[in-house]
Amino acid sequence: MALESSLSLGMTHGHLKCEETVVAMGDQAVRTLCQFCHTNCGLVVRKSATGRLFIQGDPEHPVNRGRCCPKAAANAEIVRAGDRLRYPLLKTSTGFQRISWDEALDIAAEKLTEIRDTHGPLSLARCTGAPVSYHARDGFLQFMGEFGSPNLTGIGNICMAPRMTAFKAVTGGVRTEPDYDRTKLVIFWGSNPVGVERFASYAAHDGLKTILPRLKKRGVRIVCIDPFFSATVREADEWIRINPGTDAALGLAMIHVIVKEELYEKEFVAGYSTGLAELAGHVRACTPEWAEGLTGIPAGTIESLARTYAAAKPAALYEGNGLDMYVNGVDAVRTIAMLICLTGNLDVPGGNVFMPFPQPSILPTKPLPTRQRVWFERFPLLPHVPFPAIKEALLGEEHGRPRAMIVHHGNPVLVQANERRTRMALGKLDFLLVTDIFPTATTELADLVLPMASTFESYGYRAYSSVEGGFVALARPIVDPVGEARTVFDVEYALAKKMGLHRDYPFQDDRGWVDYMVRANGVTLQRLEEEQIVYATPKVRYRKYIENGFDTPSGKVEFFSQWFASAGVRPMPVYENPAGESLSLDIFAENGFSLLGTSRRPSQFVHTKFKNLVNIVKTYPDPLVYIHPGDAAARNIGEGDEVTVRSPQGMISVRARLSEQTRRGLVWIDFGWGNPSDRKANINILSNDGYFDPVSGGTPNRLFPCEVHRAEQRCGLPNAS
Ligand SMILES: Nc1nc2c(c(=O)[nH]1)N[C@H]1C(S)=C(S)[C@@H](COP(=O)(O)OP(=O)(O)OC[C@H]3O[C@@H](n4cnc5c(=O)[nH]c(N)nc54)[C@H](O)[C@@H]3O)O[C@H]1N2
Ligand SMILES: Nc1nc2c(c(=O)[nH]1)N[C@H]1C(S)=C(S)[C@@H](COP(=O)(O)OP(=O)(O)OC[C@H]3O[C@@H](n4cnc5c(=O)[nH]c(N)nc54)[C@H](O)[C@@H]3O)O[C@H]1N2
Ligand code: SF4
Ligand SMILES: [Mo]
Repeated sequence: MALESSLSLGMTHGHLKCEETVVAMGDQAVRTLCQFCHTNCGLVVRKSATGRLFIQGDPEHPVNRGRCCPKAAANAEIVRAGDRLRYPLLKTSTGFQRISWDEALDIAAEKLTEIRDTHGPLSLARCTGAPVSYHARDGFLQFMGEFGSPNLTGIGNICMAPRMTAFKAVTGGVRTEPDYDRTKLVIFWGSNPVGVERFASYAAHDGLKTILPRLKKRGVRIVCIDPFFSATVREADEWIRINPGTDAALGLAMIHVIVKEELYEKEFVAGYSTGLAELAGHVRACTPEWAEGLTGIPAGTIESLARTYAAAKPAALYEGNGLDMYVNGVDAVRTIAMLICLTGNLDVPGGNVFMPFPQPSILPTKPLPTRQRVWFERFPLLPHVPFPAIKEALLGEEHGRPRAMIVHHGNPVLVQANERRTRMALGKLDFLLVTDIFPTATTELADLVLPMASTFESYGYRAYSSVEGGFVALARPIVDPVGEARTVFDVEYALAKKMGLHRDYPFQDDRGWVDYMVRANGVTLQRLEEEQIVYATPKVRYRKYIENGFDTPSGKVEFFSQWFASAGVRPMPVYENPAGESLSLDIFAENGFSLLGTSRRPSQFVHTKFKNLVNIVKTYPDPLVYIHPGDAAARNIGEGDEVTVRSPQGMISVRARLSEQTRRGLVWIDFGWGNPSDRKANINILSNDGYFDPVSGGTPNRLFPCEVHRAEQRCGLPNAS
């Protein structure tokens, strides 16, 4: 394979538009996957004799059909980036020192064994980031089983867990997906699929870029419920401009209208649901007028939205991450799941469907002592420990708190609310092991840093749902790992072996892991290598509930959740202050915070990745605060000015973007900076971790009081960024 030093980034037209690429190279084409984001587009990578990589969308991959987004080209830049982690690094009194793998694994084995001997097997936590690759999802999972610790944590509390828990309570299934090609109305609710190239939880058949054109060609009405004029709002027929975090009020009021006017689907509700009478009583006071005062949406608009949605038959709804990062995200999504069910749109053609999906093999192979995990009593409904529970247990030095943590493929220091307290919490650990491909704000805190092979340097796979059937696709290595980087599964197995925990491992390296994981579907690595994409389930079937019922305690859709009630959680959704703290104007005025702050996701990047890659950074160099021109004028702020944004938690410096995409009183701040390679403002310095969703642990990363000043006006203050 080509030497890393001879690699250079193959880009077309000098810009990152790989869908326009016409590749003349031809010697060696490898089909693989982009694992930058969860969409996991298929790629064809060609390598020239000099080692240059040319990247195109895979024309045969059902998700992208030959197209890909500008970020795909950066996969090559990751491989050759100068600041890649190349060797294991040990923290010493004089800074990080390069050590050998043998030494690194000896140190990790020794430390973890000592901690387990002293504090027992529950003393280890694993913290992972978004499962954009299954390396992230699965790395060190078997190890946790062998070690005997159920303390799995990560980003779930602010991504997906609120949505999945809500759907599970109402429907028994964790996620439905829109059946775009058979629907008459689409509602994008707290999602921005155009901005993030993601139209459903995993995949949409026949090319994500063609979904909107297909909908528009059929004359399907598109409604977007969003506080901001997002890239998806731009494509919509109707924009419902909602105040951030107030979706539960909108949902309850829509239920109110549908129940009061008897617009619900009577046959489905009578035959397949329970709790309508309780729900009807529960929403009686939730009138559109009540919701108007909270959501900022006129009562008449709420009424007509409820009527339009109930009448469309079928209508599909795609709810997104815009609902997760508040303290009432679970209840907001419960109202949405209920609306899908009430209107008879659940699992019907053109509605919200449980799409066929190839389930993976079981990991860890050993059952975890779930009930012994940190704060199980407070969060019994989740499949994991929400990060705030681990954080508070550490900060409170609680008995039974974790003593060691493996952070794998995640950057908790920057992504969880209140960076200062996250740092303090991680500082309480006796041993912090971090795996990554680049130095990050989290690797800086580590005792031991292990350099990982990137996705272009290892095997991987992805499972996708689609109407045509669930399928799996293979990610193949394109080049050798840089420096001494290794794949997580080699490293995990080697560490388990050093500790004598390896005997029942179902894999020893990345190839073995892929082979094990896909076998649950009767697929093998060999078959994937031959065919690249293998359909592993039959095509979609609708109304599966007629045969199977629903996986809830009653076997029916539950408007009154027995699952929640049995755990002592309120069985029906309510509206609550989405930030936890009072956001009343009086309190603002008293404390000098006259604005609300929320979080923006620049589509050029995925989270905190990869502000060190010059070809991406040049397309969007700095984090910005989007402020309404009226608010800017009142503060003497001009376009591009350096400003400080202050919240009760801290202060950051960013540049101002004057924009009518937001309204007066609400500023929109870019998320994803703060690693050592950029040293720019992390919005989560401002967000509050003092409150969390009682079911999911979701924190209000998207809502906090703040104030913006021109930088020179506050030059006497320290710069927290
Ligand atoms: N304020 C605010 N906070 C947010 C969000 C927001 O919108 N606003 N978004 C939230 C959401 S939805 C999510 S999902 C989380 C994201 O949280 P994370 O997933 O923790 O964030 P990433 O920046 O994606 O961090 C992934 C890390 O994995 C590393 N990495 C990349 N490839 C590999 C690899 O192959 N192996 C290993 N070991 N490491 C690798 C990257 O260098 C990076 O440091 O953030 C959440 N936090
Ligand atoms: N380019 C790129 N792609 C990505 C990612 C990335 O960072 N960059 N991240 C990946 C990850 S981990 C995730 S979770 C997905 C997220 O993808 P989506 O689920 O589509 O979520 P967001 O992109 O955060 O968009 C959410 C929308 O909700 C709006 N919103 C914010 N608050 C509220 C609210 O209170 N109510 C309502 N109704 N709307 C609100 C926001 O303005 C935004 O337009 O994207 C994935 N894909
Ligand atoms: S949409 Fe996501 S997976 Fe597809 S090319 Fe872009 S970054 Fe890669
Ligand atoms: Mo996410």
